[in-house]
Amino acid sequence: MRLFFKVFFMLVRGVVGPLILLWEALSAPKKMQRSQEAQRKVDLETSTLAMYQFQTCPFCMKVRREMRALALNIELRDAQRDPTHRAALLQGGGAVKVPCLKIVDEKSGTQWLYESADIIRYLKTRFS
Ligand SMILES: N[C@@H](CCC(=O)N[C@@H](CS)C(=O)NCC(=O)O)C(=O)O
Repeated sequence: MRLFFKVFFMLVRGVVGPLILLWEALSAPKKMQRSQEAQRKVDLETSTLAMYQFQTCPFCMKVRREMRALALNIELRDAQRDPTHRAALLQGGGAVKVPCLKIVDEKSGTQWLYESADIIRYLKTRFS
């Protein structure tokens, strides 16, 4: 019975995952346009951010869409397949739950921001 469920969920994941990725590609929002100088400044700021994610997690997709809309080049770290990123997320943030935005700030230190709605609010407030 356990094997049945294991195979069943593997099949579901094998179908749903690619569909999520296809939907993301087909419904990608238009990227915000900035001057070269403004984009360079934003790129510098986003170089201190990293998003821990699973490729086919719908909440992560929601955040990736917003990142695209705001033209944010934030490093994506796969916490599902990469054991190093998974361990870093667990150790730093306290849970292997995605999406999670790692925010490094020289003055206030490192913050691990969970919850897609909170991450989107943070990105919009800071970059839109
Ligand atoms: N309310 C959360 C839901 C996030 C969520 O459920 N993520 C799943 C992946 S799709 C996860 O990390 N599951 C692992 C766990 O909860 O341990 C959000 O909007 O970010």
